[in-house]
Amino acid sequence: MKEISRRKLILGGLAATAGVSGLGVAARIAQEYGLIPPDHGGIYGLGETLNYASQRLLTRHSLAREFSRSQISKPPLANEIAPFNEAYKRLQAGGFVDWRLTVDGLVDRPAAFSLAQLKSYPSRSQITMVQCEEGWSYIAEWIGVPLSHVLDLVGVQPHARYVVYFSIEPDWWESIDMADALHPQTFLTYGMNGDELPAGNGGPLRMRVSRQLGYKSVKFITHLTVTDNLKRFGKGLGSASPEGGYAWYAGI
Ligand SMILES: Nc1nc2c(c(=O)[nH]1)N[C@H]1C(S)=C(S)[C@@H](COP(=O)(O)O)O[C@H]1N2
Ligand SMILES: [Mo]
Repeated sequence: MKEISRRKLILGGLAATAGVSGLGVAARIAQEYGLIPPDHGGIYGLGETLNYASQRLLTRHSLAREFSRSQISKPPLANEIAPFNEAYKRLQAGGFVDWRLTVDGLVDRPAAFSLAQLKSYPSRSQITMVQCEEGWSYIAEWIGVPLSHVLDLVGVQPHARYVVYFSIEPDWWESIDMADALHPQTFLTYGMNGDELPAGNGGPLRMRVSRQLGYKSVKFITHLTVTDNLKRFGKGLGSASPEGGYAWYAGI
């Protein structure tokens, strides 16, 4: 009850000030509640802040839509680009037995997980849509371990705010806040449509962030780090996407 009325109050404040006194005041309220996204400094900064802040307050606990098995898209799918770098090919040639997900940062027990280890944890699946910012989409069953399970294993420290994750493909890295990191539909996926996750769709390991656009679902994940400060990464905007002109927060 208390939580709901507090959210109502903040939202009311955001909406009213956006209408009456402009976005600047709304942004100040968002800041007061820690709802400023890392890419707020761009041209669309105020819009990004309002979008992120209002989404967080309204939909923090909501689920991305799930579909039925009959709605799974038939191949060929639109993107399906496999990485071509040498590091990937070497691991692929070895059947990915040497693939590791290293986890560090604000955690009590930094670790390196093999695929076999990740597969030994409780497996979950979801049938959700990957939506590209360019307009196309597809529906697939995603099989993996919830990111929250792995974060529990390493022991996330209380002041953690974001999870930053990196692909074996250079320049592909993203981050999400703890609300999305701990969300039940945020998975480290290793399977798709009842099978292994194909290389073209991010195998052997892909971050699946179902409440945001496709680009947040980074393929070929090898490393993730927990932080309270995104300024230290890249150009300090939170991920690769705002460096290329896309929003850090891409809620759908
Ligand atoms: N490593 C890596 N991850 C990536 C991409 C990529 O090119 N490389 N493309 C992103 C974009 S823009 C989208 S829309 C989805 C596409 O997913 P798909 O390849 O399974 O179709 O993957 C995302 N993750
Ligand atoms: Mo995309």
